[in-house]
Amino acid sequence: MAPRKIIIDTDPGQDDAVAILLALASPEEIEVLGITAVAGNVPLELTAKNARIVCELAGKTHIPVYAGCDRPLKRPLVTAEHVHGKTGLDGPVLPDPQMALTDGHAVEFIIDTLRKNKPGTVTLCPLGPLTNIATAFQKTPDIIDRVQEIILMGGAYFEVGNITPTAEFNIYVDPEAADIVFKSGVPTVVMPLDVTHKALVTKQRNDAFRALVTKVGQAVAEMTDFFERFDKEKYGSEGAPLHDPCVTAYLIRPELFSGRHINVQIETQSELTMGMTVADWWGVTDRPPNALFIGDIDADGFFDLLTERLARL
Ligand SMILES: [Ca+2]
Repeated sequence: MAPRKIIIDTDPGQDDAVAILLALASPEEIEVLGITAVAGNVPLELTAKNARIVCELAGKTHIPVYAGCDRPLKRPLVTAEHVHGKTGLDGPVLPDPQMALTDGHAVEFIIDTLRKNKPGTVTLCPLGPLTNIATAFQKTPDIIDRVQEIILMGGAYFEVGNITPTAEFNIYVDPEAADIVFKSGVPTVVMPLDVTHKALVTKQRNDAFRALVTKVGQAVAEMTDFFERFDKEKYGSEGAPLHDPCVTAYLIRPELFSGRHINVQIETQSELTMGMTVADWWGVTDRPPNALFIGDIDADGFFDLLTERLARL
């Protein structure tokens, strides 16, 4: 089978970085057409820089990286330096990127790519707030039907919130954008906190990255070490969740994941529960399913895959 063509829309972020590295290490299954940066974990200037740092770390400097929207559709930007550090990629010491951003806006790249490729052959992989994707859909609704699938990290149901008591960060930052995406009709797979909180970087798994004895293995071990300090304090778990790589792992080994086709709606009105993913997990409404909401993961299989693939870089 030909590799899936994808656009990674991202706000790196240490876990975004690992998701990108996994995709770049897996050319049999994944063809990365481009990386589009969005404001999220840290401001746009840094996410656009971090995306290039990650491409250079992987030795894949031919991948075009575009800068996109620098703020949510209707709200001031909320960032997460308290989780990711000042740079967004705190942990390893990595050189400033030599590769330049590609000219043009990320939203235009998304639009052009979907128009240029045959309908149903390009998958969007959002790993941050959905501002770039929603802006492209609003600007040119004709591209919506051309998207093969959206596989995104965002939302939560049983695990409720990580930035407010009811909202997951990516959805909370731009709930209006998420609302547009979830109402778009594009086949959508959601990796919520319910699954990412089962993808924990235990000491043993962190050691496996370090034991690769490569630049990439060392950097990933140091990134997940950094993450861990915050998350252990917060969740008291045995390791930090590795959110975004669930998206790219799903492209390679979908059988590692299971979930339910359900209806998911986004709260955009209530200040109390803003950005909540209202997921009809128990099917208590007759609202039609609009997403495959993942609930479980074979965590050992996931980390084996990650370690095996990162070893190639
Ligand atoms: Ca992210």
